[in-house]
This record gives sequence, C-alpha cells and structure tokens, in this order.
Amino acid sequence: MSGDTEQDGDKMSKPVYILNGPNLNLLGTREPDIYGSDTLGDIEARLNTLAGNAKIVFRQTNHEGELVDWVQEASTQAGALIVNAGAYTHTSVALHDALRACDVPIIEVHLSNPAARESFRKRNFVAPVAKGTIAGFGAQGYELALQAALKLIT
Ligand code: CA2
Repeated sequence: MSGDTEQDGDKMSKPVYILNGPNLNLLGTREPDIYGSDTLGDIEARLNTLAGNAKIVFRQTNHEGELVDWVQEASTQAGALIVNAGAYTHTSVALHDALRACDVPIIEVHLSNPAARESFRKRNFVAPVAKGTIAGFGAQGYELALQAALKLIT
C-alpha cells in the first residue's frame, strides 16, 4: 500500500497471537450454560477461517509462567495480541506486568461477562493494559476480537 512505512508492512505480516489461560482446555465438556458448547478447537477452526490470508497463533496453557513467556514472545513476534487469561485475569500481577511491557495492541476477551458474576471476578489485572475488552458474547467474542485485531494491523 503506498504511504505505508516499512514498520507498518512488518506489523501487517505478523500473526495475531490468541492466548488462552487455565481450564479453557475444558471448554465444551461442562458448564455449557456459562461457557457454551464449543470446544477451544472449534473456536480455533472458526478463527482460522475468519483470518483468511492473515496468520494466527492460537495457544492454551494452564501455567501462569508459560502465559507470561508467550506474552513476551508476542511482544516481538505478533502484530496484535488477543488474550483470554481465564482466572489469571483476576489474580496475576505477573501477567499484568508482562502485558504492560508488551509492545503490540492487546484485546481482552471473555466468554462470560465476569462483571455480572461473583464479586471475586470483578478485580481485573488485564483490562487496564488492554486496548479494549469483549465479554459476555460466548465464542463469538473471539471472532469479534479477531475482527478488531485485523482492523488494527491492516
Ligand atoms: O468467561 C471467560 O472467558 C473467563 O475467562 C473464563 C474463566 C473464568 O475464570 C473467568 O472469570 C472468565 C474460566 C475458564 C474455565 O473454563 C471452563 C470451561 C468449561 C468447564 C470448566 C471450565
């Protein structure tokens, strides 16, 4: 595209990282009333279709340090970062610090709406360092987040 800087070109060729935190590997197996009946694999497949020519890197971990490592990796390797940190959203200063140091736009996503649930879910260490949050729309929230991320980097 004429007028784009070399830096913009670089950003556009980088993948969107989509990082998922603890217990999200259980999606589709229980609590469908809260989290829906799609598995994480179903969501990943839909995002790959939606991404078209853009690349996505889709991962899940149950380990806080691994999530921190991946956020640090995203800072240099990704064009944008989508994160559903699961319960670490409400507990992890380490994740907050990693996201704060991350040089790419961050979009927070949640299947449920934590603000409408138990009071311990109201504390949030991710939202203050995210560009925006999509919550309460189930698996569709990931698609909305990817649309937003692609618009940010193209
Ligand atoms: O709504 C979300 O996406 C959450 O990030 C999900 C987390 C929860 O701790 C957050 O407050 C909100 C929980 C993920 C656990 O997912 C399960 C899925 C199926 C069965 C059991 C757990």
